[in-house]
Amino acid sequence: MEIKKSACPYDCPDCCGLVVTVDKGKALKVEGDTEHPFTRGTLCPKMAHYERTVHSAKRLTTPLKRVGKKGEGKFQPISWDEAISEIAARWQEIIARDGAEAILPYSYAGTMGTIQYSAGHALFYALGASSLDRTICAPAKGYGYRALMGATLPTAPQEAQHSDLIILWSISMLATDIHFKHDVDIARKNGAKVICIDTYETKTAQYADEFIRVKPGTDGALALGLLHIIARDKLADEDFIAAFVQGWQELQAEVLPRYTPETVAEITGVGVNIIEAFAHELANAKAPFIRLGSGQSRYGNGAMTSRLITCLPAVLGTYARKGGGMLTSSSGSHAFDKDIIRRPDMEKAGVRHINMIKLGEVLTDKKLQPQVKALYVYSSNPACTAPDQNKVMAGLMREDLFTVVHERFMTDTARFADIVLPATTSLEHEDIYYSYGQYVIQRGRQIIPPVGESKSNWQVTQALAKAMGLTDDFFCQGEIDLVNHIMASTKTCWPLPVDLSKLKAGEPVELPLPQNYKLDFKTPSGKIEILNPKITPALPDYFPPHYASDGEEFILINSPDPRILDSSFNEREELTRSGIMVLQVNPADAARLNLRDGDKVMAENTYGSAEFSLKLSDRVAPGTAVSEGVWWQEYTACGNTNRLLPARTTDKAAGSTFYDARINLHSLS
Ligand SMILES: Nc1nc2c(c(=O)[nH]1)N[C@H]1C(S)=C(S)[C@@H](COP(=O)(O)OP(=O)(O)OC[C@H]3O[C@@H](n4cnc5c(=O)[nH]c(N)nc54)[C@H](O)[C@@H]3O)O[C@H]1N2
Ligand SMILES: Nc1nc2c(c(=O)[nH]1)N[C@H]1C(S)=C(S)[C@@H](COP(=O)(O)OP(=O)(O)OC[C@H]3O[C@@H](n4cnc5c(=O)[nH]c(N)nc54)[C@H](O)[C@@H]3O)O[C@H]1N2
Ligand SMILES: [Mo]
Repeated sequence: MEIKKSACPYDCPDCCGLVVTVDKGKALKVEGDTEHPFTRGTLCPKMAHYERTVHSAKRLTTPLKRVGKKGEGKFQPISWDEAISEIAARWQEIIARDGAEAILPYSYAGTMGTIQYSAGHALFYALGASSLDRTICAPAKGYGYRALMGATLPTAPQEAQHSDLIILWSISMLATDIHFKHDVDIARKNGAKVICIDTYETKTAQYADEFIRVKPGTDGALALGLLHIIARDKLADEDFIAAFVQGWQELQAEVLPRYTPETVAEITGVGVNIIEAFAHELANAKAPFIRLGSGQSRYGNGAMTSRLITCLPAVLGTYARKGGGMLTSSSGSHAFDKDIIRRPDMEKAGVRHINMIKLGEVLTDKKLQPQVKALYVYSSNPACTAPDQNKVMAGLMREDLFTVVHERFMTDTARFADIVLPATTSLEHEDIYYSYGQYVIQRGRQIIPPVGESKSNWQVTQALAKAMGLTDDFFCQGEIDLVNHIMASTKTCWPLPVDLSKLKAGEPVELPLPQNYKLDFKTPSGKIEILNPKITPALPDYFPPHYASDGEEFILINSPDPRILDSSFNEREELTRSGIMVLQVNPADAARLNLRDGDKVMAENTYGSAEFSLKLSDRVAPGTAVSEGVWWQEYTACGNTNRLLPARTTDKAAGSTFYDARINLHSLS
């Protein structure tokens, strides 16, 4: 029996340290690494039994070729050689007839490993395929933060231990960032207050000392109301502003007068007294710490909302105080030179870009020139997770679309493939990980042999590159070579020396932070840019989300479920067994519509419909309906919440707007 360290590969801000017990090529047990500086020995219920995913009886073990109708789920095993030659032959044919842009790669963060995440980029660039804009998560949040802060490092989570007021702003901490609770608990023991801002009373809201409920998509107005009061009552940190902030005067003159507490209460549904008290609490705290989640950014106004919230720590001068600051999402992403694997230089000039959110529209658009004729999906499950699901499914049904899916499980997307290729899990390949919610990086070694005939994303890229006649030396490198290049790049990418020997040995390594990193504003002016002349509008201002012009009755709130992660972990029946397609509404709304707890209901809007089991709950405000989780379609009656969610994009960065839709409800019981 051997004990090996690894890192959690999933798309989560925590990026846990794992300790894996291995025997005879099998992972027997997975535990938290007590030496990990952020995750400190605990795991979520999903990863606490990662071995059940790795050795699941549902793992795909050989390449498969479709023998039934599209989507019917009938396949026959074929060899890797047959699979690769067939894919190459079909692609060559499509390139000759329609041009290389008729091929579309589609991938996301099924694994966050630096190598495997981006393993296919160079292959598709070299072929001249359509390029994919990977916008499905929260690019609008990054845009809003960068508008003021540029490439400034976000505040480390452990800093919150020294805060006296922690704001959990649109973050489902007890589902999506559970290890941050450790830091919040330490602050709390020292007397800190915790405020949660969300659209319904989540478990995180119940954990907090105070819960502020906002109307979905209106947090930008709330931030403006707080800034209005801070200006009116002269609560800003003027010394900090004079030294480090540009545009506060202009914001006060041109924008804030319109956002009186009364106006803001009207827009946000938060009472005037609460807004007043919250503004004073923020301003009077010694060191407020904001942990900003992604929820608020998944609306038509999402980039602007994130930009407005980012103004608050700036005018309060919290970055100058121990315990103060703001943590968004880009912490560890500066650690490596990711272009070593991404190779943007290999992309052909002028090649067509396709926004992944628009997959349904793109696959069903007959006028598109050239039409997409080949789809290659890896590390993602768009039939389940992409918006506009009716169109995505119609696209995947096309007989003239040649679809290849590289997967660990027979997902909703794999079911529609012409060829399915079996993928390794993180314990079966080499990689290196950084986190988007803390500053620890870690190498993940291959610690068990591949299950069945599965291959890693990089290995499949190499096989396809060879079959397509690509001879660039880049494709000849082994996974370990790539990991070595990436590790060495910390020397130029990170401002302080990183312990490479520890990193090479597979130990979690905390990136050392420069002493003044919180005040090192990496913007063109060197200041925090509330006024940013490079973007339009130069000053932030509020405008309503998309749903404001929709006609249906309820605002649909769609939130993460602690049992799964996007559609990952749906293979684990012990996690997905009970109560999944549930819709929570306020009892008053249910009474008005004559609906009872447990009723089967149909939710509908102009984009589609989905069936839920109704749950009445006071935790949900009247006029809103809450569904948690992104479930495999086999567990649903007629598709999941993405049947109801349009592919509208955010104001900037063309990001997803998963939380910005309305629905009507009627009973099926
Ligand atoms: N267990 C679990 N963990 C996950 C995931 C999962 O599905 N399950 N998903 C992973 C992924 S891909 C990501 S991107 C992260 C995301 O993790 P988070 O940053 O936590 O973001 P969200 O999941 O978007 O939503 C967070 C909270 O925002 C709330 N919210 C929605 N709209 C608004 C609004 O207008 N205002 C406010 N104030 N709050 C709002 C939601 O109700 C939710 O409670 O989590 C990752 N971790
Ligand atoms: N309705 C609704 N939809 C949402 C969201 C929401 O809140 N509501 N959240 C959105 C967000 S934030 C995100 S980030 C997206 C994520 O959406 P997706 O990118 O589709 O992510 P997952 O559903 O986790 O699917 C990842 C797949 O990759 C596979 N995989 C894992 N490791 C590997 C590997 O090494 N190689 C290969 N080839 N495959 C691998 C897994 O088996 C899994 O099926 O979903 C979005 N969709
Ligand atoms: Mo995400």
